[in-house]
Amino acid sequence: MTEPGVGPALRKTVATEERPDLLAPAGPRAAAACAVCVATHRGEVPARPDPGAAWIVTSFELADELVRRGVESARVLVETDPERVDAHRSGAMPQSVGAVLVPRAPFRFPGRHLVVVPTYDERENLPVLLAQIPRWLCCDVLVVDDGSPDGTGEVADRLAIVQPWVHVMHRAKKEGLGRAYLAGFRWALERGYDRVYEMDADLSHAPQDLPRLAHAGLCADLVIGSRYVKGGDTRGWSLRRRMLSRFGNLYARTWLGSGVRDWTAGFRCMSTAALRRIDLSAVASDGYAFQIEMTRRFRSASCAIAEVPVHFVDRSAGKSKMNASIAVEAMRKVPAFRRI
Ligand SMILES: Nc1nc2c(ncn2[C@@H]2O[C@H](COP(=O)(O)OP(=O)(O)O)[C@@H](O)[C@H]2O)c(=O)[nH]1
Ligand SMILES: [Mg+2]
Repeated sequence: MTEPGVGPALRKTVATEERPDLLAPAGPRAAAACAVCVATHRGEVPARPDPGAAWIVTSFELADELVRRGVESARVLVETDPERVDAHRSGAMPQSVGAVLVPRAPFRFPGRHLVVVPTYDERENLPVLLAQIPRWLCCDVLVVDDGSPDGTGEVADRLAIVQPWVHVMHRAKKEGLGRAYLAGFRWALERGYDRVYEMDADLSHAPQDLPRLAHAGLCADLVIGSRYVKGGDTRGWSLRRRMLSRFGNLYARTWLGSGVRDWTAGFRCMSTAALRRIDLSAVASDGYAFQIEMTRRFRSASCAIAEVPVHFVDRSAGKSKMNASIAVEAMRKVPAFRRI
């Protein structure tokens, strides 16, 4: 029997396996019900979708399309069970106004996936992030802490005791985002993971977007959670910060090519097979320059690169470690990346 609207690739890659041990209780929900819209093929995605509705779709392609057309990814649920799709269509499964739509079980994709989260003074944010990730994606998490003075490392250790999928790497001193990620990548390569993600600890990157990145990763070596493709954006940043990010990307595109829109994004999914083709020992930059250099190295290794739209939301707790020297490093180094 064929399942309406569910492609064979999706049936194969997304299992409905439950991990109730990992499912954190859903947050408080608004009581009022909202309209539930269902899309099982492109023809059912309107040009101007109702952004206030809850959207049930049967593929990640349709979810991406809705996000490109202005719908929040938190309001889009990929549902592969035809009976549940029918129940949504008939109104038997009402959704609440503004609530995040959480899958019945986290999505599982082929291979072993590791989300690397670098931390420096993120003790408030980390527990929230680690409660969210397993609601969306079957994966392990590696926290790479550079001896945070606020005790983030100890918070991570305590979480790792009760959650066996959480791993912690302690590094003696703050050496910057680039060094932390490189250490995390090597850790992943040594342990045979198939996919590695970059994700900030400060909740600027939405856990509900992880499955969209993983899905795009079925056909790409590097997937960038992009703020600068249609449907992506940044929220809550000062004008100065927005200008810096825009200028950094324009600068990178001018020197290195416009094929990639968001060179500096820190929300990514990479195949470890591709990472193995890159000489990580030659990567010497940090911050913005690190992201640009890694992207350039993926391109030079003829890797397939995809961008999926995401909303980047400024942190509400803790402080950014971004500083002027990170921007200056990028300005100085980018021209030389042409030779990579
Ligand atoms: N391990 C480690 N993590 C860092 C370092 N600097 C920043 N981070 C983490 O990298 C992520 C992004 O940093 P953030 O300050 O939010 O940068 P912004 O989003 O560009 O303002 C956060 O999870 C930080 O805690 C560092 O030197 N070492
Ligand atoms: Mg941040």
